[in-house]
Amino acid sequence: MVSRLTAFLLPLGVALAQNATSGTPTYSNGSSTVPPTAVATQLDINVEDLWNLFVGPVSTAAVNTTVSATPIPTSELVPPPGLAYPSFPNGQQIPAMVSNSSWKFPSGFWWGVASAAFQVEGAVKDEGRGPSIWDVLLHRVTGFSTANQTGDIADNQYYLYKQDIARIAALGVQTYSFSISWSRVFPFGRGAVNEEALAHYQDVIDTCLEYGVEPSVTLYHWDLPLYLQNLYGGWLSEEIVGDFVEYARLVFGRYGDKVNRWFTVNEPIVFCNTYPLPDGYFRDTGIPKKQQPFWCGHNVLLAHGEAYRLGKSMGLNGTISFKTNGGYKIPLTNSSDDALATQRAWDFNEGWFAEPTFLTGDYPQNVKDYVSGFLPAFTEEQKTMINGSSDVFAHDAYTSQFYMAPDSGVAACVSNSSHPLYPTCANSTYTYASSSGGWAIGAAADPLSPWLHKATDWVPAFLHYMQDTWKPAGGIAITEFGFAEPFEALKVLKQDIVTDPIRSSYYREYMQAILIAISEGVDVVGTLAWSIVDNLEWQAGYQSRFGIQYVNFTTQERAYKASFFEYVNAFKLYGTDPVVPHYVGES
Ligand code: GBH
Repeated sequence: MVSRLTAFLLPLGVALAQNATSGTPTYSNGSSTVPPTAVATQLDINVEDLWNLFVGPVSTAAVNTTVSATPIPTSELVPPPGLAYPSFPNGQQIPAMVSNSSWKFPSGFWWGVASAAFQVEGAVKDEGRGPSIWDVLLHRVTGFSTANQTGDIADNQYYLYKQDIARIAALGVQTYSFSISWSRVFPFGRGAVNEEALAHYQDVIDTCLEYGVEPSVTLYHWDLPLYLQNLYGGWLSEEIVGDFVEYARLVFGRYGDKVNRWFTVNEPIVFCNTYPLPDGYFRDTGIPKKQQPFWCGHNVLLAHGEAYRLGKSMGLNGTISFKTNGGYKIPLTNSSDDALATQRAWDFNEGWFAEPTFLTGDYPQNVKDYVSGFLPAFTEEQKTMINGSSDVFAHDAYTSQFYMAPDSGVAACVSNSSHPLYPTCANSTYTYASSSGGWAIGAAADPLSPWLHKATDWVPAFLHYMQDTWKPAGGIAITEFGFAEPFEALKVLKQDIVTDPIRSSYYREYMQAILIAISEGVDVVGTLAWSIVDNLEWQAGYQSRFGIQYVNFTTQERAYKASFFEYVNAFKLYGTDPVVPHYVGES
């Protein structure tokens, strides 16, 4: 779709910056130092202009129409040896592979696999999609990504979704959680609606239902319509609240009767911290760089809160939740300064969004002390709107880390705004103290995901912490967890790739940890494994892989990894609701 919209304000300096192929932005007066806002004009632009001015040519896949599903060969549905089903080969004994009779996932526990639009869809310019900031970041910003890989084709799930849904249904997966691309639905983020995109997501949802898979939808997983960034600075402007709410209204209205679980925003701790965006490629709002994440957070809380209230007023049956993220935070030593630092780390990460949403409508005191210097305070009305605006505590909990005071101490950092760790003033490490041997907390993931170590032993404590701290009435859902098997992208043979030992043990032990927490009274209500398939791992490109299915990015062939069977096996062993595979063609 190419829809012509008129009278949108476009900073001309930005347009010229994007046209520069050298990587060094130049502006209309030839200087490389004038900020993009220095020259502005009115231009009439259409979607094609947006692509041409800001992104340039994109790659397209060989398959560019929707493909029907074919039955999954039963040979692909054989679990790896070493699981408790089917019966063990003769003579085989599996250490520790017994069922624990005190463990159970309660009836109604929901579980599935997750993805995000920009990471799997590809087809970035097809059927009227407008560009998002990520198209610019990966096409234009030199050095931004590890291997200059883009989302142009990714898993081509925009056309292959029927087969992807059939493949998860064949293993009995109960839920598919995906996100909608805002700039497909509204190519400019606001204004004209793209009906082709709406029809597409309608069919994704209907295909899930046809296969007995519950669709779960996230409205925003980082792919901000580029136009909104250049119009008013994206999440840095309160103008986004109205646009996000209109987007939510449209999507809730179209699919509200078919989706049981809605997520508004994915991990604002992460996407607010992508501000400031790289200089010279986007509109510069003039907001001081260090403050930008917090302006974003302010507007995210308002946009989420209003979308939540709107959804409730529209009578949506399903839950609507906010998605936070972060690892378990363990004080490195029992010093009081490490305890302070650990608390500040919680406050400036999870607490930043969880305390307003679940407890008070406002920030933790440590965050408030900082942001009150520049952010507008929430009004009483806003606090009431934000407080209680999430039905489930939806947390993406991959790992754990140790936290400790900065070398100079917490107090010295808090009173020194030029300290590199300011304002959080907490240091972190994934190794035990050298007095404890300096071991890593657990096995390292791929070097391109250096933040991630297997730390499943801490999951029961983490779940207790979430319940005790934020007291969610609707329980806790682990809405993403997963592991990048080290060096998986270097493996050559498919049988070696799909035999993924660390990821498999991660899933097995993570599920056991959840069962322990449930048996101790923590109200865990659901889990979503990240990810349904290997996909675009943002700046790390296709090199760091989180799929529980392998993808051959040349042929787009998929293959189940052993870890997928481990995950499903947890529900075969401990689920109250039976795991029934739905094979293609079965009624
Ligand atoms: C999830 O975030 C995302 O929702 C998903 O899109 C992504 O594919 C998945 O993780 C796997 O990464 O490199 O030190 O700057 C998980 C939380 C927050 C973890 C940002 C990585 C970067 C840390 N992520 N963090 S660092």
